[in-house]
Amino acid sequence: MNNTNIKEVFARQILDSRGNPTVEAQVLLENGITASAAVPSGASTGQYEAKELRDEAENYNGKSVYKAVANINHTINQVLSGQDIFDQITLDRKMIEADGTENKENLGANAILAVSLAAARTAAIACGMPLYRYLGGAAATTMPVPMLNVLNGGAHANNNVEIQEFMIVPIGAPTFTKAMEMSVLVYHALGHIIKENGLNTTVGDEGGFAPNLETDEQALTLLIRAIERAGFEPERDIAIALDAAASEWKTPEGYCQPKTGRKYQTDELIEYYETLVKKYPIISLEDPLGDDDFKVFAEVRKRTGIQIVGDDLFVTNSNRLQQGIALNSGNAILIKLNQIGTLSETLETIRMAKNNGFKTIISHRSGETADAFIADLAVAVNAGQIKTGAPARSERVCKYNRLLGIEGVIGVHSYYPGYATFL
Ligand code: 2PG
Ligand code: MG
Repeated sequence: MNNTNIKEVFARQILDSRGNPTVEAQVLLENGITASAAVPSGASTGQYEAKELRDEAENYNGKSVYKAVANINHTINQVLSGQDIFDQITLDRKMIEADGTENKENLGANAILAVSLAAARTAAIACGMPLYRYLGGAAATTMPVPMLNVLNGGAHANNNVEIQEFMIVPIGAPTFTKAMEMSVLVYHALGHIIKENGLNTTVGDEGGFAPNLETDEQALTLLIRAIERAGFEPERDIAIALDAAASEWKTPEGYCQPKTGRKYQTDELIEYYETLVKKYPIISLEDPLGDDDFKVFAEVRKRTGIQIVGDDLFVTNSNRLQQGIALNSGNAILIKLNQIGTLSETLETIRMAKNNGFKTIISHRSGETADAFIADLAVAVNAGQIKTGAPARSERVCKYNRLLGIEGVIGVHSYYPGYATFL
């Protein structure tokens, strides 16, 4: 029996890395082939993201997702039963139509995305291909440069650090495998240095250390020392990337960092970034401003000259990216499947970014599961960059491990761009 039409779609509630409920969907074909996918969840979510449906009832303090699960078991199952598993765009369109809203609030982006990803995975199995090969074809050969969030602040950590993510970027490595080895050495060196300084070595939501520091700038000096202690040269071997997640600081009067109460006007904030970029080997800065600041993003790019990434600004939405392209709002986009809610819309946004010279960074969320779909996606679309946390906590490491496996298989035919992906 080789009928590859969908027989049934069903779902269950599982837990994410913070212990919050999330959706896992499963697709079953007429020929018995089946696969599942689970969706992640953010903490510093952008106001323009697609809607993550939560029950807001008494279970799990309002965070249960039984409605989203029921929407899969009933509406989505009805709409997709009998459909061709290889027609991803039609599957996604049918769910978008059944939802009927701009931001997927009826069925829930968490419900729709879980099915969208499970369908792609099932299709890959049905044609006997690894997921990255099914999605990307023979052209999928670029290993992403990882950005590893080794020091957590902002909404991801219970410390006094305001910048959300301090990442190391192994741009000088020859391969992804070597890049991971270098990054692990730096991560461990950082742990030792933090301990020697009498600071706390507990970790935040994305596996990075989360000590209390005198200033955010101290985090950068700690990173530099860790890179050197591990035997590498800052900038040449390993550079630094930041995610300010500054939409979390935005107030009607300007910017106020919530933990320390420090206030900035837009120009002061840009000057602060300029100072940091001059002093430290920072090659990428994400969400330096609020999520409506299309014009000022262009200013930050001009004044710092480094990669400026829109996350909350674009929310993986092609309409918002189009505005950003028109206004020169940075030169890179963070790609999070659950910000938009289907695989095919995500692929469309990636295509638009590439066609317009924007860099693409495939990203995890701060609340994750063991699902490593984004690792395959990063290779499939030759994204060039991925960020998926520290080399710690299994929900982060499983993505890196999947990439180690892919590089192992592609072997000599793979390409690790290193610094070239930032040019
Ligand atoms: C971000 C993400 C992932 P969250 O801001 O880039 O690191 O955080 O999932 O909490 O939105
Ligand atoms: Mg971000």
